[in-house]
Amino acid sequence: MKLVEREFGHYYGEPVMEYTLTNDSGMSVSCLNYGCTITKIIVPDRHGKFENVVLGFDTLEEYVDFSPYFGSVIGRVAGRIKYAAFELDGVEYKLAANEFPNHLHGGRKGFDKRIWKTEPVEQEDAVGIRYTYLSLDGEEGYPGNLEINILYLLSNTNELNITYEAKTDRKTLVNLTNHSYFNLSGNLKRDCTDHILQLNSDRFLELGYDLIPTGKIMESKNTSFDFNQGRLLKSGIKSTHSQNVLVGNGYDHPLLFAKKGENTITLSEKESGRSLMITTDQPCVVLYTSNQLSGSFSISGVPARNYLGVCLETQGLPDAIHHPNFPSIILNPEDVYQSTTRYRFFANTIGV
Ligand code: FUC
Repeated sequence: MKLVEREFGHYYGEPVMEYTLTNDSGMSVSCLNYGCTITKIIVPDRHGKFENVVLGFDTLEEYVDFSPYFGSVIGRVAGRIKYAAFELDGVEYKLAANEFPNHLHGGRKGFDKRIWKTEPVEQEDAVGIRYTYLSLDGEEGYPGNLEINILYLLSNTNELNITYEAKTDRKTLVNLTNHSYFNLSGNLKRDCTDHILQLNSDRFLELGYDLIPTGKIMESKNTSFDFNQGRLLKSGIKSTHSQNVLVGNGYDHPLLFAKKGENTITLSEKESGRSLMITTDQPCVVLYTSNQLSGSFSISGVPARNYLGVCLETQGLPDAIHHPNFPSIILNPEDVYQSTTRYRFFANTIGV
């Protein structure tokens, strides 16, 4: 196991470092102290060829100028909060309306744009980075000083384990996730439309025109949202289902897991033979097929285009504070927010 560090750039005078964690079988994960951003995940395909399977930039300037949250941690609250406001114990809080009139992914300067304190973690069969950040009372409009502690740990079984912990001194909202865009073809050779997604979920949240849940819970059976038996992402990208069309032809939806506790999501790409198995304790995953990725920038030499990556954002339900029927994302001072998501990569060697 190995951990190397290099300077990646400067952000308002502060050095931005990139840490590369490498395990004994050669898999590596690179990440920054800026936004806990995962810049690269390098894993073998069915022939043992090591390639990058996430979208990322080569320079900090590109992250600052163009990044649609590539690989970063999202907080305090992932997703959108309608009208950038909420009420807690009779007090109205106004948040940054960075997707006017709504709040998106923690605000103008969310956790993805903060410099985190880091500490190397070296264990017998794992290597990692511990991130800490103190989000002050009033930051982006949220109440309470929030202390966040995140651990990225890479094991010898090709598993990246992300553990989140947060404590507050006043009642506040917390819903954290990682916003990596996966592309298992390796080095962006193909897009995500031929990736197959499997998870046990029978329901998803209906979205309004502003991409915020309406509150209505939809049944997935016999629709492009049924992933129980595995489904090609392109079936939803090409679907005429009004919910697929609404989000720009694809998915940008919270899929609700069928059971409580731990759930598993499997993403695979046939040609490379690579698969990613995600295990989470969160109640939903927001599936986003990068329907709005096209733009005037390149991603490691590949011009940005829609469907180049797929985000699987394990988290609590978006805009939960406005829906009493959604599980609460309120954190009380006497409690600790805790959540874990594990990402295990493997390659299918059948057919070699
Ligand atoms: C995802 C989506 C959004 C947005 C953003 C970049 O989480 O839910 O619609 O486009 O990321």
